[in-house]
Amino acid sequence: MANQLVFPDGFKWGAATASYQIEGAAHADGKGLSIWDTFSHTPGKTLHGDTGDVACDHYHRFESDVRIMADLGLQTYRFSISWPRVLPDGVGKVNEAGLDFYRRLVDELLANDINPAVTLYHWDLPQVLEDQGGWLNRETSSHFAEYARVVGEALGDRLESIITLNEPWVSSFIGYTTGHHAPGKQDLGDGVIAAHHLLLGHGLAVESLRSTTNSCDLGITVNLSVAVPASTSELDVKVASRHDDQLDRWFLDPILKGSYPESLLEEYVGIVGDDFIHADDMATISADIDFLGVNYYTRNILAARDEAHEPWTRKTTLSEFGDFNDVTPHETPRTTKDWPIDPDGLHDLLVWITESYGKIPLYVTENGAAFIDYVDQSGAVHDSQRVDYLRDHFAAAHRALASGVDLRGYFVWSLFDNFEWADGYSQRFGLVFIDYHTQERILKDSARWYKSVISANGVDLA
Ligand code: IFM
Repeated sequence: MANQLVFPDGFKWGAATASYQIEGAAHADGKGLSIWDTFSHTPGKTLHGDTGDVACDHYHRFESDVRIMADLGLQTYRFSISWPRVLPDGVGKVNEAGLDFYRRLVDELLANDINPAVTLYHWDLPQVLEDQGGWLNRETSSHFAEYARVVGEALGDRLESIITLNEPWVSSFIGYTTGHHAPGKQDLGDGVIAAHHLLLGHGLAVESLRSTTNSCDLGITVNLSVAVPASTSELDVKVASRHDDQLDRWFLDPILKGSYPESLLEEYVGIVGDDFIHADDMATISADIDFLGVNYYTRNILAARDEAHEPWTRKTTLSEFGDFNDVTPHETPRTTKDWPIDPDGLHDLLVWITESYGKIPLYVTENGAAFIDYVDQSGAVHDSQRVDYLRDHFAAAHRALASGVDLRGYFVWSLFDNFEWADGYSQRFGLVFIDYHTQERILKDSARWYKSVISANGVDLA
């Protein structure tokens, strides 16, 4: 059919979530505190003081939640493990009750023919490790590898894949430089060091997982976006490229090439020195991986900062990392996160990764959008904007396949509405609406539409 985009046989359709965003049960069964428990309970850090104490109460409702996944026909489900639920002290004694939760979740998924894809670190560092310096402390990388081994031994043979880290750019530069996320530090040099130790932790975890499990694929997930320069002027082109160095190459180069991008390295070493990079680190970080996970939401048009316009030009979080501002036109449709909607950006990104780093197997491990969703009088959630967003991004992924990208699967963010970090519960990303008062789950129109995409292994553009 001319209007049907069919995906390759074996293409995997899934949805993603993260522990702190959905589990709740913040103190259940011996769980230790994470930096997000601390941060969200610190006045002024999250919108309305929202916390993940209860969230979607998934910890107590996982069986019925898996039934929802099965009803949608999900082939794979990406979730993260809470490190302090498994190791309340960050290291040492395993909390078997916490690990059992994930054993039961994996059992339930497999019983429903859903392949589990596990993320080891989606930002909820044990608070005890933060008290010892967190990701600024090199030992945290080794502790992370030890935690990876515990999970690998317990679950590895039943998982489809293990993703070591989710979005190390966010954990480092938003957690340690802008301070918008836990642990809320505000220093550029701290962000640089935290990023290095996260990457080192990734490499060490890959090593320890290779020796504990040989049946599941190993990878890492990074949040990426290739900026569009506002003009062909040398300055605009330069700041857009500098943006890509900071967001993309700072992580992809070490992982896939074993080095940091030269010019930014020089700049950062000028700030923090180079002691934090030890002799074998780059070899460790560039350990072979089986796939790269890509999280894509938006792309920005960037212009060099112009002092005359500076007070009035739109800044983004990214503006804190370079001399640029976002000049995406006002009329560009945006999500409620204020992120410009740009499906072509996904196509261009996937092609750019393949051209720059070779034909590595890729998964879109997150893509989705927050909009204003509500339950109407008939009990339905008509989220046509999300259907449009996903359709356009799936079509962009299909074009990337046609351009030669080795894209293996796609995880929608998110299965459920959930705790959106500093934005609390104000941003609804889910295919499934959560009534936070009753914990009722209501399938949005996008969930039913996604079910039809999965069952056809294709997207109807009509
Ligand atoms: O909710 C987050 C997720 O935890 C990580 N990637 C981006 C999502 C939307 O902001």
